[in-house]
Amino acid sequence: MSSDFFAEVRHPIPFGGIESTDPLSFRVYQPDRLVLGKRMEDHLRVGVCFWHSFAWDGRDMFGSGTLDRPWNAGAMDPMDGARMKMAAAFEFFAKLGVPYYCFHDRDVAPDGESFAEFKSNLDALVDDALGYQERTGARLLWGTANLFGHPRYAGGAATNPDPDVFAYAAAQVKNMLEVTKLLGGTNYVLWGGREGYDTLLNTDLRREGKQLARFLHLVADHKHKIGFTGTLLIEPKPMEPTKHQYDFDSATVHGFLARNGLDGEYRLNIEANHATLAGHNFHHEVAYAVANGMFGSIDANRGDPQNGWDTDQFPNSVEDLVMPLYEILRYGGFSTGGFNFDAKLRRQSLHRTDLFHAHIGGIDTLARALLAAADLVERGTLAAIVETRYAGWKDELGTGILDGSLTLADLAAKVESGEIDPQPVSGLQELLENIVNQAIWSTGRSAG
Ligand code: XLS
Ligand code: NI
Ligand code: NI
Repeated sequence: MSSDFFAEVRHPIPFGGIESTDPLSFRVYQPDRLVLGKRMEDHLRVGVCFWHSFAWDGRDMFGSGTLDRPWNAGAMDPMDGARMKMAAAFEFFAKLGVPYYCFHDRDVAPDGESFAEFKSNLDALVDDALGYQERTGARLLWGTANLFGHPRYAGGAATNPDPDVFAYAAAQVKNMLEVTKLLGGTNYVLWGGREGYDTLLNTDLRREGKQLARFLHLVADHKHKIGFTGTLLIEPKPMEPTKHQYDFDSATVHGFLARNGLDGEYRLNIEANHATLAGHNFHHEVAYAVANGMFGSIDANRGDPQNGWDTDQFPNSVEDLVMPLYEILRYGGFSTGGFNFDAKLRRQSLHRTDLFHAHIGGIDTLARALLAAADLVERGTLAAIVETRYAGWKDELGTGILDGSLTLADLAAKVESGEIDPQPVSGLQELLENIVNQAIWSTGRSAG
């Protein structure tokens, strides 16, 4: 089925340069532009997410859908609606010209009356998706299962007090893992959904932790069994929809995985806005993942500094993205991961082209931040300052402490004899902040 849902948009969105007056053009993003020897498209690996962009019609808890998504209007046969939605989605991916997309099982397939019916709906639509992938070149960044929308999951999926629900979630993930493999997905994501609690009064924390670990083991086992070679990703989030989500932040998830012998099996899918909700910033979450070998992929949406919830807005601040990108570049870039937006339009963004403006702006912002981050890597000033700051750890004393050859008493003796008498040194924070701003400002001049 071909689609002209976005008929006003030509194919594909062109690069117009920084001075372009065409709102439907990229100002900075040039897929083939080389940055540190690698194509921009290969650095950013941008993905569009199905759920907010196509499955969601703008409804919130105070009002019904506002967006023009005819397949959600209820009047259509569910499978016809699903097909129309998929056609519009692939039309959008192709016109935007990005390499990837991602989806939850329930985003594309109608629920049906039973699991078996849902499965056959999904199979039919996955077949269609294979055809679209072939024709448009769009690839699957990741698949995931929606284990939070249906009322059965109100008390969690893997952490539900009812093992029947655990089993149901297992069936859904097994199926979606296989679908992801079939579609050539490069990752599989588990976002905690309702794995958490609303009150401790009815919650057995220890038991739920064991259940979650078992679930993650089962998923990893099945991945190996079917020979899926993509990366399993966990997406931390501290709260919402539950009051407390178990996958609170990167460090919490890492600790949980390590305690349960799972840290070799999973990597992190870090969401900018979730970092903010956890009381960190995006840079922190990425830096933690990189420092601990847990970095996987990114959901790039931002929050609103005035709101303490997951507003899922498209990125539009270069400042917020430069340092996360710097960390990613120094890590060697993405392997299987990429940047998906996991972002939604505002409820008043009613034009079909608003979805293009949102993605174009987000992608240009990422591209612009990439140039600044690459500049920081090339200059090497930040890295050199950090290197110098820790230089002492390479000397005899530092290496002796770390390799265990010096005892507490040995160290005390050196201090008591006056051999060691440390002097405070500057942390150079303001200088470092200026270096980052300089990279943003100077790359701005040449970005056209
Ligand atoms: C919700 C999450 C969700 C995941 C995918 O806050 O961000 O959208 O990315 O299940
Ligand atoms: Ni997300
Ligand atoms: Ni989110």
